[in-house]
Amino acid sequence: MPVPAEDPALLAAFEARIAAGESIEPKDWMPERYRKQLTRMMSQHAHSEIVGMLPEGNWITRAPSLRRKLSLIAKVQDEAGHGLYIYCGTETLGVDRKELVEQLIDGRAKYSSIFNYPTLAWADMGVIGWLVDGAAIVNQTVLAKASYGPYARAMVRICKEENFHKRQGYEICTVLANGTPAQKAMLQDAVNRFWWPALMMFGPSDTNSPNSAELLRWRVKRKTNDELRQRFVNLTVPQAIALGITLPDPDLHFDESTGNWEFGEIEWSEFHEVLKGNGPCNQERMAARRAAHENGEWVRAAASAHAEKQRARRDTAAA
Ligand code: BYC
Repeated sequence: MPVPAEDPALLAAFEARIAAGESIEPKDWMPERYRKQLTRMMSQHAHSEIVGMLPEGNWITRAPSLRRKLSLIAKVQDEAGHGLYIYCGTETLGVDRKELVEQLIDGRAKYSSIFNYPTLAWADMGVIGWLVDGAAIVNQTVLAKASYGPYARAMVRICKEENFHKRQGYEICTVLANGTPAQKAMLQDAVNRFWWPALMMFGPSDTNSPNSAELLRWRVKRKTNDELRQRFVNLTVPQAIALGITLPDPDLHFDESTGNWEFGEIEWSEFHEVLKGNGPCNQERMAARRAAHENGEWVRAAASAHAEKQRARRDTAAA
């Protein structure tokens, strides 16, 4: 659908505010395209938090101790909270959460590619906390400076919680890395499976990222996909070395001249297949999400009936 032309004076004033580092708030004027881009990105982010509960939720009943079970339950519950903050943030742009959830359920909206991979062993819980939450922190620390106030503020709180998630994950990894040969092998296998998908979380390379230019211009994104991916690799390689495990990339090497850990070519065909719905768990994740939505229908009906009753009571009292 063509986006209506904006009033040039309003657009110039908006861009001047962005350039001055001001925060854009819900009632401020904004170009329709800015609203659309934010809605797309924030709703995808919210859906990722909710679908992201599934791979780890899968291991709650099989956690190896009560302590591990408690921290895993807390982490999964935090992800639900993150989804809710971001859905609320998206509502400030004038979109109803119901509409966004429908878009996810009928396959029009995306969620992060990473959650279409299976969690096959307990070590995956450590590796998800370390790599997946670790990648999310790198991305979201920068989003905490995004130009849209409600999104930026949600990121500050989310990043604090993600830090706990990363630490609990890395701690699981350290225990396995120092455990029996079977535990170490389980950890290595999980790292082998999650390393490349974690790098894909940052999105396509800069030359193939259609949304980046606009998002960078309006300071929703403050760094490019490739810049954040490189930062994640630079931070993570020393952590892998400390664990005594290898990363599954024969081309990985430190380049003195750039100060970067240079990595091999990402298998972009795999990324695009996952986005098209052909990843190992896309169908399973969407089936679980649809079932949860259908099973929750009575809760939504009861909540709106209650709200309706309260409203009627207030109206009677006021009359
Ligand atoms: N997966 O132009 P581009 C978590 C899509 S959850 C799927 O570069 P953009 C956690 C992209 O949407 C945290 N799709 O896009 C939860 C676009 O398609 P559309 C998840 C992807 O927006 C539970 C197309 O590819 N974090 O932490 O400039 C347990 C072209 O891309 C992906 C966020 O959601 C992908 N990986 O940049 C544990 C962060 N990458 O929409 C942990 C917020 C790209 O035009 N989002 N696409 O049809 C972002 O920072 C940005 O949206 C992205 C993509 C960097 C992901």
